[in-house]
Amino acid sequence: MNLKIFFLLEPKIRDAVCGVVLGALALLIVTANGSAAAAEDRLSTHEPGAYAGFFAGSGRVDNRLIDPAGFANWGNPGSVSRHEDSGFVGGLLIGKKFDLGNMSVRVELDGIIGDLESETNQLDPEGLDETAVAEFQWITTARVGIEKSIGSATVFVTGGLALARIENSVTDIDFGADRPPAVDPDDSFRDRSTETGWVIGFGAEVPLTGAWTMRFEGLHLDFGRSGHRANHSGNNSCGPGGPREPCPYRVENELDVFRLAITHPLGG
Ligand SMILES: [Ca+2]
Ligand SMILES: [Ca+2]
Ligand SMILES: [Ca+2]
Repeated sequence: MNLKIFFLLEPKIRDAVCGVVLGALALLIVTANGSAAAAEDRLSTHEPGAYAGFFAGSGRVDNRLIDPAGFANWGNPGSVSRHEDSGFVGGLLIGKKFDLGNMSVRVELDGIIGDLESETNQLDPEGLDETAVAEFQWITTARVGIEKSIGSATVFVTGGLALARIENSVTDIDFGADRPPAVDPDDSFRDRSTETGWVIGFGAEVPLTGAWTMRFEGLHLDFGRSGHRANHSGNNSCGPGGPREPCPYRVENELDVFRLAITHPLGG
């Protein structure tokens, strides 16, 4: 399916498609059990060399917007609005395994896209007129890890650097007795930036069929804190008795990914 069309689908249909994909992968594991048992010459997934693969799973974004001045949540400086949501993720990975002394090591790169967006209208819990949205547009990670064989399975932990294109925004709606509700661009912002962060992960791999390997993996990504401003003209105070100047927001963006991946050795 064309990915653009996929993301235009209703969330329920997307969930159904995700379910079918995960179900198909699970079926692959079950049916591969027989062939894995037959492939007695391949008792471990720990084989030095390069590999590549694809994955699908679920991502959960976890975002916090901090209002240090009490501008949106008037008179409550430092209030925090947390919002999270989960959606489908998919992507590609490429890596290489090698032996370093008596350690089994891997390096890996991946690219992740998905339905990774959450929002809240609780910035001003009384007026509900300000909405924060955080959207992860793409993510890439570069990780190194160590692994250990346990029977025919291989367990591994990895860690490294993450990059993500993230759009953080706050939209303020103003109401007036003599006019319809309208967006107040002065008290809103929309910032798109490439954020750097760190990632840690763990997982397990088992032989699938032929030279294919199947893995389950969890990753946690943290992109730290970014600074934003609203009230660009400085026409309002930044909280009761505060200065009339652009008012600060801080945003923290985190992401958890749980994925099923299928990989194959490269060049052999
Ligand atoms: Ca308003
Ligand atoms: Ca306003
Ligand atoms: Ca303003």
